Amino acid sequence: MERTFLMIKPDAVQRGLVGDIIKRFETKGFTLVGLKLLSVSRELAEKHYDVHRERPFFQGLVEFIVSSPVVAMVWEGDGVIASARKIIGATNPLNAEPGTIRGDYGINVGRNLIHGSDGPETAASEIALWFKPEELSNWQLTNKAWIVE
Ligand code: D4T
Repeated sequence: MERTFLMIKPDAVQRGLVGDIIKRFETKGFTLVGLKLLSVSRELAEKHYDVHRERPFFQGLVEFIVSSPVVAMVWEGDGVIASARKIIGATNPLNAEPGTIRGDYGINVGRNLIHGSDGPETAASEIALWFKPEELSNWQLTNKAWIVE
């Protein structure tokens, strides 16, 4: 079953948006299989954003991620990687459609509320980076037959 890694960033945690954000993935029908609030080390933040190491915004991005706790999550379901990206919206919140998380709550690319894996390989490596296997629960929604035929 497909899984993705999502991280509610410090701005969304500070603004009290954790419940609203989690609710969007729950009500869509996806299954939460991992969840933790943590203060991110510089080492973890730099590893997570390693692909952006040479970009001008890298240092500021790392400072932002370590500045206050984040909520790390793993969600499961058919098509969850691409669907979560749609629910999140475009990287720049000013370009994100209303109804998406970034479209509803953000105006600045450096405060864009949430991260979501952008493909299957990234999802697998990010889940392994952020979670130990025993921190993930393998379980079935009891109402699954009412969500997926
Ligand atoms: P993430 O990775 O956080 O889900 O965001 P996206 O996948 O939508 O966008 P990204 O990888 O291109 O950017 C990663 C992260 O860097 C911040 N950022 C980005 C920034 O602060 N300034 C910038 O100019 C860009 C392009 C926002 C998201």
